[in-house]
Amino acid sequence: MHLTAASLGTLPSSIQTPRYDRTAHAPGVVHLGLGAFHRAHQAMVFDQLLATGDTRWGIHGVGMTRPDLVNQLRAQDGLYAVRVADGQGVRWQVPGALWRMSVATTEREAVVQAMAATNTRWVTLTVTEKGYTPALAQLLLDGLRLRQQTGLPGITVASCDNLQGNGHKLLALVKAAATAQDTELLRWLDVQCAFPCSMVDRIVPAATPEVRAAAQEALGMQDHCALSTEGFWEWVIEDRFADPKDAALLQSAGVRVTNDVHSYEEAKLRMLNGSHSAMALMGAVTGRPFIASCIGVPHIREFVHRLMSREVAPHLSRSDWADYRDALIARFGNPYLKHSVHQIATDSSQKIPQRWPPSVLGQITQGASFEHHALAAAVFVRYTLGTDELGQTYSLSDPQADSLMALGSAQRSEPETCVRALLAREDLWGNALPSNAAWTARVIHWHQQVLQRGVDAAIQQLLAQEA
Ligand code: CS2
Repeated sequence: MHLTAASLGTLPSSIQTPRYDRTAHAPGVVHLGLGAFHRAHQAMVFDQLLATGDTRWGIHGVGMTRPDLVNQLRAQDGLYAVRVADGQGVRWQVPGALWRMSVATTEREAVVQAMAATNTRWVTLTVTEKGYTPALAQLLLDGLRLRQQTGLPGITVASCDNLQGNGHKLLALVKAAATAQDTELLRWLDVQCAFPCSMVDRIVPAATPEVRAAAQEALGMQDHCALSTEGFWEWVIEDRFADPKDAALLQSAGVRVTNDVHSYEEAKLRMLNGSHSAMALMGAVTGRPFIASCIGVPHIREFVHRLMSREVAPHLSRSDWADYRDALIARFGNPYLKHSVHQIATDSSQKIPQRWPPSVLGQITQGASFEHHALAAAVFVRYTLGTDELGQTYSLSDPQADSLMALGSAQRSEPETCVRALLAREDLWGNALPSNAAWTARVIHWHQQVLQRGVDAAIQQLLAQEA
C-alpha cells in the first residue's frame, strides 16, 4: 500500500493529516518549481490556511523540468509526508495543499491556463537562481496576458528564490519579455498585479532513500515523495499584494509581512547561504558528505562562526545578528538533516554572487580583513578540480561546469594563473572585486596553502593567524 487520498484515513493517529475537503474547490495558487523546498515550506503554510476553512490556498504545483516527480506526486494524489525533526523532537505530517500538478516543459498550455483561471490569486516561484530566464518570463507573461484579456483581476506574483530583491528582478524580467503590442498589458501589470520581494527559509535537503525508509516505518505504507526538514521556518514578505487583505491572513499563519524585507534577505543570503556554500565546498573537497559533518568539526565550526561575526555581520542592517548566527550554527548541526554538501555546491556559479562578494566589498571599504572569504574562494577554485583530497572524483553540476573545469584544470601546474582566471569573472564576483589586487593576492595565497597542505590545515592556519 502507498500513500494516497484513499489510504490517508488508515495512517497512525500520531501523524497530522489534512482534515479539509481537497476536491471541492479549484486551486488559488499556482506554484512554479515543485522541488522539496516548496513542498516542505510554503505548501505547509498554505495547508495551515486551508485548515482554517479558507479554501483559496490549494496549490496547482508546476514541476519545471521533472515529469518523474510530478508523476509520482500524481500517483499519490499530491500527498506526501514530511518529517519535521530537530532537538525539539520528531513528528510526521502530511500536508494537503497540493491539489493539481503539471510539468512546464510538456504541459505548458495547462500552466498558462492555470495562471489565467478565475480562482487563481497568487503565483509563487521557487525555480532556483538559474531559473530566471527569458523562457520563464515568457511563460508568466503568457499567463498574465490571458488573464488580462479575459478581464480577470490581477494577482500577486511572489518570487521566493535566494536572490536579493527577487520581486524586483522577476518584474524586470517579465517586463523585458513584453513586446510593443503589450503596452496595455504592462499598464495592467503595474496597476493590478503585485510582485512582492520575499525571503523564505527552511532547510529541506533533497529526498533520500533513508527518508523514504523512515517514512515507510512511520506511516506503515510507502511514500515515494517523503521529505525531511527542521522545525524552524521563516517567510518574510513585502507588504505588496494584489489583494491587500492577504497581509493579515498570512500573518495569522506566522508569515512576517513587512516593508523591510531587504534586511532579512541580506542577512539570510550572506549568513546562512554564504556559510552553507563555504562549508559545502570544504566538505566536497575534504570528503565530508553532509553539512552536519562539517559543522561538527571544531575548526570548521570556528571558521563559520568567525566568517559570520567578523566579515558578514558588520555590513548587515539586521541588528539581532548574533542570535541569528548562533541559531544558524545549531540548525547546521541538526543530525536529522542529511544535507549533502554536493547538493549545496550545485550551481555554485549562480549562488556565490549573492552570498560572498557583498561582504568582501564591505570589508574592503572599511579596510578590514576578508581572509575567511578569501579562503572560501580558494576552496571553490580547488573544488573545480573535480577530485577530493581522498582521491575520489565527483562531477560539477552547474550551468558553468564546463568553463569552470576548463579554468580550474591546470591548477596543480599553474595555480596562480587558474586563480586569476577564475577571479576575473564578473558573472561570479561582480564588477569591483576582479580588479582588486589585495583580494586576488589573498585568494592566491590561500589557494597555495590549500593545494600544498590541504583544506583542514589551511583553515587551522587561518584561525591561528587571525586569533
Ligand atoms: C542552500 C539553500 O542549496 C543551497 O544553496 O544554501 O537551499 C538553503 O538550505 C535554504 O536557502 C535554507 O532556507
